[in-house]
Amino acid sequence: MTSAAASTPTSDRLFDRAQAVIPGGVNSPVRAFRGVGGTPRFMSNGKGSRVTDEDGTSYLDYVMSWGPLILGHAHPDVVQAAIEATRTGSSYGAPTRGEIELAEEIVARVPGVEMVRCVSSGTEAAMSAIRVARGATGRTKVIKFAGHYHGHADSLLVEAGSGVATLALPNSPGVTAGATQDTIVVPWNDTAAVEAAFEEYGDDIAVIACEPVAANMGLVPAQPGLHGFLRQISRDHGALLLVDEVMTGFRLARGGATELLGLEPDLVAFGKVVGGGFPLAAFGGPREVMELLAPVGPVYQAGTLSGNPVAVAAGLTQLRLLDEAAYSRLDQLATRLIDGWTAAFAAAGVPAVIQRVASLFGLYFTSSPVTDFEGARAADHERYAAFFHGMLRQGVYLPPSGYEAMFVSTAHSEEDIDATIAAARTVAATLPGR
Ligand code: HOZ
Repeated sequence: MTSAAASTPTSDRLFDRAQAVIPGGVNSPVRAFRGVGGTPRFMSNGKGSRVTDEDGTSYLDYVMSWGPLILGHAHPDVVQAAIEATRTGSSYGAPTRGEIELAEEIVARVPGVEMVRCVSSGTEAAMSAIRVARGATGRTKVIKFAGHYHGHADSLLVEAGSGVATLALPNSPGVTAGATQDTIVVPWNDTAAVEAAFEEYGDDIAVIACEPVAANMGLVPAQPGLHGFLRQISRDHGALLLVDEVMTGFRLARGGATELLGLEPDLVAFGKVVGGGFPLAAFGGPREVMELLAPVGPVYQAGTLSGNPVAVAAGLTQLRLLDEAAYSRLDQLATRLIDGWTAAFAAAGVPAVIQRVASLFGLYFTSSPVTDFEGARAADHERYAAFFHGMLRQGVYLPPSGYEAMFVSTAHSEEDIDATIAAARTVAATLPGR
């Protein structure tokens, strides 16, 4: 692989211009490169496994729009579906056939999900699911796990992962104490802390919210037995269980983590892959819970662009292409990359841990497994930044934060993966402070 251009005059210029009119020059904080330093690359196009920036430099992409592009950039069928849907009408604010087909596809894939409501972002999906859970139980409190990210709704923006962790913001100004007073934060993989929360607040707890695999602080799997424990303790106390599959849904398996890990949630939130690269998300669950939503039930939730036909067409097309062969291909690619990187770091004497579930993985510069947010924070994020920039110079675009997961797509080839391993070998040998 040839080295990417070190000079980024066009991205530099665009970043200056952007900062004059967009806070931090970006529309979502992680993109600003604050976690790694330097100038964010302004992208001009993507094709398959590659993105190209405004300076004309092409990169092998392991961000893939933070997960949605599981078939790669600009998959021809997804593009075609979006074009056709746009031609016939981009939005009606009225129901369409495609929404039923998408809901049917999700119901067919995800065990326990009988009904689905579409929204436009993962934030809305998680926020709305929490509202339903509160409506269903008549209770107020939510248990969430430190380092899990459920979007930026006020009540969930406490000890959150992703951009909040990248910028080291414990909590956000503008989120009132009132908005978070019903949020109980416990460490991930800590069953005793969950038990203690139920002992203290049992009758007030409406829902446990979790990512099935924590994927906004690198990648931290649930310890064996954790999910069964969460299911049981919530049931015992009359609380619901919300599994936030925004990162994992339709990526880990046909039916997401719910299928792969045999989960039995009351509510599931979806985002990213479900929209095929367009602003679409959803939440679902059993009929008795979902029919609490207006207009059947009293829990209000709405959106002008909810179930947008263009996003629905793209998402549905992508989902229909995700068969068993696609998932085993993703797993093979991830295995090849992780094995190669592990060998590269070992050869360079760099302590590194790569954690994965199916094709989703996270890289930590540390010597022992990471099981919670503290562990993710304790990893060497300066070394991650050095690795990130080294890889960028080698033409590989990784998440600009050590708190984010990495993504392969079915468009990545073995040659892409081998080139990425070779790049890591080169970069690992130059990392400071080995
Ligand atoms: N919170 C997203 C990743 N977990 C990043 C969103 C973005 O910057 O596009």
